[in-house]
Amino acid sequence: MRIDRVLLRTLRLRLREPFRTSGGETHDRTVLLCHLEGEGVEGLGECVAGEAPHYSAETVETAVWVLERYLAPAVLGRDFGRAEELGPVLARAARGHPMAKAAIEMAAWDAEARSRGESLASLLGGAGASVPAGVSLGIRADTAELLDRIDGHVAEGYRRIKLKIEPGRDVAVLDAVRSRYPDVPLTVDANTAYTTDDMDLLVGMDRYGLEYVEQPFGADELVAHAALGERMTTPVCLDESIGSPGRCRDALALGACGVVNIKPGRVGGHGPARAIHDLCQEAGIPVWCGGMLESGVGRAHNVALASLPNMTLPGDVSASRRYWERDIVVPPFELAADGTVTVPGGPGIGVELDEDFVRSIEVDRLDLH
Ligand code: OSB
Ligand code: MG
Repeated sequence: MRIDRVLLRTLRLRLREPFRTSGGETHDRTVLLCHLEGEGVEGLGECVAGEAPHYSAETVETAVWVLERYLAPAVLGRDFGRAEELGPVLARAARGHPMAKAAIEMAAWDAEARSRGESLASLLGGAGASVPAGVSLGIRADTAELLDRIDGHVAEGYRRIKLKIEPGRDVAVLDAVRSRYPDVPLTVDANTAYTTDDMDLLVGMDRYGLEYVEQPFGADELVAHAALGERMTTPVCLDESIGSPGRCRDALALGACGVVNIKPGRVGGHGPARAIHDLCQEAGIPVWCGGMLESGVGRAHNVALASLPNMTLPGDVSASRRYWERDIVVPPFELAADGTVTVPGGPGIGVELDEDFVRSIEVDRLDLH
């Protein structure tokens, strides 16, 4: 496929309720869609960068800037046999900016799958018609309110509950949740909020029977995570630390994690995400697909990736209604009674944009050709 057009559309989509992590709070999601077109083929991707540089250095604005100046020019007018060939071209065009690169790279995977009349899940090597879903809950000042939310999500059938934590909002919250739900599959995610001074507190979380503790320390701190893993029986899960297949190899060599959260946006797209999946599989490390409060477009990509064979743990691939009053795709994603989300079987990502709604919430567009 020769890429003739890169269309970037910025949308503003309000979350049903604000989502707070140890890094900051999100009320409205700025959704950046990336359409690729060429030779009668189309592909659609979503950039998962945040509104503010709280999860990583990237933001929607840095993504638009690098896409316009460096990434789109590197792929426009070029012919690609396979979506996998974009990764090296984008790597030469700019250092870093994995979320911006992933928006183009993932759109190319959708385009390739559509042009073959195949689902993206099948093109990626996925199997299985559905994937187990968990739900990630933001930090709340009011524990009673959090317990209410958990009640609702457990009743809906979610397969595990993930709690965002930070120093001061951790063990007391876990005490409250565990006394109400002694057995529910439970995890915590610190988004790098702790330091090695907090080792004893973290090791003490073994008493809650968590599935894993996600990213307690800084993204660069592989050795500290390995040391924590030595002291805890609960597995350490890495998210922010795993920026590339190479970094994943290092983490595995150091014994820094027992579980890995794979987000295609964080690592530059489906190609590197799949490489990380395979490295972990060879090492006997289970993985799951994380989320970045995506609209239905990014969600469709994540659900396809989550169908790979070593994605054995429930992912943050929750139903559309957990985030939005109205999603931008049809059909929206729903949670089945058994706590799974169906992997779309149609060509490419297998969902279509609700174009009227998208137009009504579009705040900017950039047409590059
Ligand atoms: O660390 O997994 C994370 C949302 C924004 C930024 C980082 C994270 C998250 C989530 C939400 O946990 C997962 C979801 O999309 O449901
Ligand atoms: Mg995380």
